[in-house]
Amino acid sequence: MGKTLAYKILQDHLVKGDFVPGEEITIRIDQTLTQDSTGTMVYLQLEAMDVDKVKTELSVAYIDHNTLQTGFENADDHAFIRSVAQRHGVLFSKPGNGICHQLHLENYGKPGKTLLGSDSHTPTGGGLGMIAIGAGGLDVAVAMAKGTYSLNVPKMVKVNLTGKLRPWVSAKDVILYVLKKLTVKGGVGKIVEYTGEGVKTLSVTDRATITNMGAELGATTSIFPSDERTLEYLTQQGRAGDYIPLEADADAVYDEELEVDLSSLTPLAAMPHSPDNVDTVSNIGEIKIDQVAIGSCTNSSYADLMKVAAILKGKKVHPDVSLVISPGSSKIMAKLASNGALADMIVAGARVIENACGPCIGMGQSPKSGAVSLRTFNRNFKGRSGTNDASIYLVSPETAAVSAVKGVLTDGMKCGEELHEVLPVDFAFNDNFIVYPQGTNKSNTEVAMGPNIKPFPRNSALPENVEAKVVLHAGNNITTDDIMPSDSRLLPYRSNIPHLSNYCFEKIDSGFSARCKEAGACCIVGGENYGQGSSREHAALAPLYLGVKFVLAKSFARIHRNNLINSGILPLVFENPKDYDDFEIGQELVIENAREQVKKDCIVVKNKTTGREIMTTGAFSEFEEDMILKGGKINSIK
Ligand code: MIC
Ligand code: SF4
Repeated sequence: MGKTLAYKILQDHLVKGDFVPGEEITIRIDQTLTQDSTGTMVYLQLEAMDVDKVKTELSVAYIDHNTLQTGFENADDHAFIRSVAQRHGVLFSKPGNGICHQLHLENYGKPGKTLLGSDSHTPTGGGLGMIAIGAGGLDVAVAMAKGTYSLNVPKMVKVNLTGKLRPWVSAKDVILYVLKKLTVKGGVGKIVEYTGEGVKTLSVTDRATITNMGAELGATTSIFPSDERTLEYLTQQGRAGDYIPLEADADAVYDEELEVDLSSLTPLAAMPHSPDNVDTVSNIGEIKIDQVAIGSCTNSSYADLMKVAAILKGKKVHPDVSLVISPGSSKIMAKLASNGALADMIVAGARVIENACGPCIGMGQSPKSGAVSLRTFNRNFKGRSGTNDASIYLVSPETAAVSAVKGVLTDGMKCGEELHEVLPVDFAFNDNFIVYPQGTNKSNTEVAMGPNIKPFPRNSALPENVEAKVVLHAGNNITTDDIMPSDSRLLPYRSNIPHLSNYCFEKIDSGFSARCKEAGACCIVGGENYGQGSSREHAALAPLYLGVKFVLAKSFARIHRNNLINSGILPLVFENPKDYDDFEIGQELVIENAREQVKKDCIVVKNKTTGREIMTTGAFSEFEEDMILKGGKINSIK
């Protein structure tokens, strides 16, 4: 029986376990990446593990999220990360270099390698034929310390691409189409592998747009083969030597299949407030827009921005629209500056800002009250722009640019203008933004601890009986942005959990943290796909700090489930989803004989208020069980 490409790479890296879907395996991790908003926790945890040099082939610490330095906090975080990177042999990418995923693709990603990143969009690397997985910070810290990562063998989804995209339709429309078909929970526990004749019509940066937004499917990762287009990209980046050809066997067996005829796609948009709420731009119609934001790790490549510049050249941004552009990397910005494209954008009326995440994570550029904002980003969750009543539509760079000129959502295919393919160019090597660790040994650098950096909360061993009061009864698809909101006001406190925890669930229930503090020991009831979205372990650490002992839900998103277990909080799934309706805020629950029960298939949760017993499952692996019993991953490792 033939093998999928993903299975070939995973098996190549297998350290422990049987390679059976659903079973836990441990794999070797070749590379890690961190970014700054999750990175401070990662490096605090790495320090707590008391290791010397990292065990990976390459680890990079990027600064790209918290770059709006409105006080000392963010700059102190950067200095802290830089000092720990130096102590353990990690490359440090200075703020201004660009967005971690774009930079990693350009400079370090290699076909056939494994990459673990403390950011949910790490699968961007799948565009280069690598297994690139997003994880919680502690998992990445452990991967640096030990060179390994454990996961359940995912199922395989094949997306067979045929045909070729027409002008005005791009890679973003491909992934929006897949999201419409599979939904934001369609990829949980699965790897999405792209195959077929259509693959070669897509460049590596097109492929990276698609694998990047595979995170929105909830997938473990997404991957493309490594072929002549991969060689073309690596050659442009001066790294042809990193190329190896890789593909699935012709008779590889997949668990699910989806056909996508690229030639039949038209421009699409994800409507508020979910990336899978997708329709065609022409069906949505010419809605009036207030803001257009182009950039993010999904759509800030050279080719994307050259198309934008071509559309804007000689035109004027509509008087009612604010157009903001953030390039993905310093190399891309330099190229746009030297070939005149930057001038075309600026002359048209675009606001060009730093090479960073920026507006994608609400770090500035929040739209006005009640605004309609078109964004080339990957998430349009309510409130993520920094404005709670904004309507965010996710679109391709082409749709964004033409709409910015017209002032209304516009289908480029119908605008009567030609749009040509962007020709590939070579990029000059530039590592001026990189700080290399010098003569690494822990004693030659002090850890630079700013006053806002506080120790991360630690759990204790699981007691015999776990008592908890219900403090929240939440709906389906709760995001980690709902659990731990992030914007320019809160991001500076990513290294200060005691402060951050005051804002836990703030946007959907402002009484949450006060209720937790009053209850002392508490629990959360959630619906389907609880904890979807980002990898931020703050969405587990803040609840831990507030006394949350367990979460009962209909199902969990992968990274958040892991983050809860890493923190010693039990993620429990209702055996009968209807039991969800039985709970109310204020009820008192207990898991009796918890230490014995976590070893069993079924965990009984008693509702002391109603007298009912509810059956749940933890489905913990041996290692997860150990973490739960000992009160989290750090305790378990020690
Ligand atoms: C995001 O896009 O939501 C983030 C901000 O990049 C997060 C990481 C974080 O919350 O720091 C992610 O995707 O993991
Ligand atoms: Fe940054 Fe946005 Fe990408 Fe997250 S999704 S890494 S915030 S650009």
